[in-house]
Amino acid sequence: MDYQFLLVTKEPAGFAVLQFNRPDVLNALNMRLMEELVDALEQLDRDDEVRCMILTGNEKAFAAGADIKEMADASAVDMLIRDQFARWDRIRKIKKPIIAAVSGFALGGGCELMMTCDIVIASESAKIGQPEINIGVMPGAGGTQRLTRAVGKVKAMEMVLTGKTISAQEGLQWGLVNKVVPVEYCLQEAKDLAREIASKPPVAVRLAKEAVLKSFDTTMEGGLEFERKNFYLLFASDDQKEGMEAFVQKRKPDWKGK
Ligand code: DAK
Repeated sequence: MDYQFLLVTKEPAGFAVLQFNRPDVLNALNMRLMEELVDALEQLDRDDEVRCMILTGNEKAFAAGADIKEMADASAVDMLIRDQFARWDRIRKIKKPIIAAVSGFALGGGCELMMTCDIVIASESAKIGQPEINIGVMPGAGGTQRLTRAVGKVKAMEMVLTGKTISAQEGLQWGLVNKVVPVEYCLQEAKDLAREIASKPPVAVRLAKEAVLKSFDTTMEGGLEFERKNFYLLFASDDQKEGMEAFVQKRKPDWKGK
């Protein structure tokens, strides 16, 4: 697939950067961009040279939401037939960690995409929000669910019902953001983190991500059982033997990803 709105760069340190490239419209997420994003993420998820992905935009915008102009005239049936949820569900199923490097606007679908990522590095310029209420709709790609789980009911209500945006610092205090850095360091910070994750044993990273995500849709008991099984499963990996042997022998482990 030739990408029109997405720039993909693979770095030798074992991670890839996916940059939204619709600067004229603040990286509004049209259907084509979403299709490209899902295609790229799925390919990278299968690529042994890549162990972590970074999603980013530019200094002005991570993404200012779904493309309003593309949705404005749609009927409910058009929306149903477009079935955009299917694409968002496929992002949710990506097995490798995804880091969001967010500067500028992360609004509506942009905020929802950010929250679908596993780790968020935000620059001081980030403006985060769910402003759909201002255009007569409401969040449609997880905004009422992921936001509420991250920040709690009353803050989610305030954001969703007023459409107000919050700063990166508020995002940090509220648990939406891992770290806030000056805008010029945002991508570098995400890359440093990606490099670190890429240096870890890939099977353990994959099963650990899967177990953390499981906590969102299961009971504590079900989640603990799931965690335990993934933990046992890692004892079938060469990397578990290597990691523990290396510890005992006081040397650096050499991960095989098996
Ligand atoms: N869609 C389309 N174009 C957009 C856009 C958007 N979301 N946001 C900005 N643009 C365009 C503007 O129209 C303008 O284009 P031109 O007029 O130059 O052609 C250009 O980007 C620059 O924007 P502004 O001139 O407005 O720039 P300002 O700095 O003055 O304002 C702003 C920046 C971010 C405050 C403002 O642009 C704004 O309010 N944008 C809309 C933000 C918004 O309401 N976002 C939520 C959209 S609804 C779903 C999945 C996801 C979704 C729904 C369903 N399924 C899975 C079913 C998500 C829905 C949404 O995100």
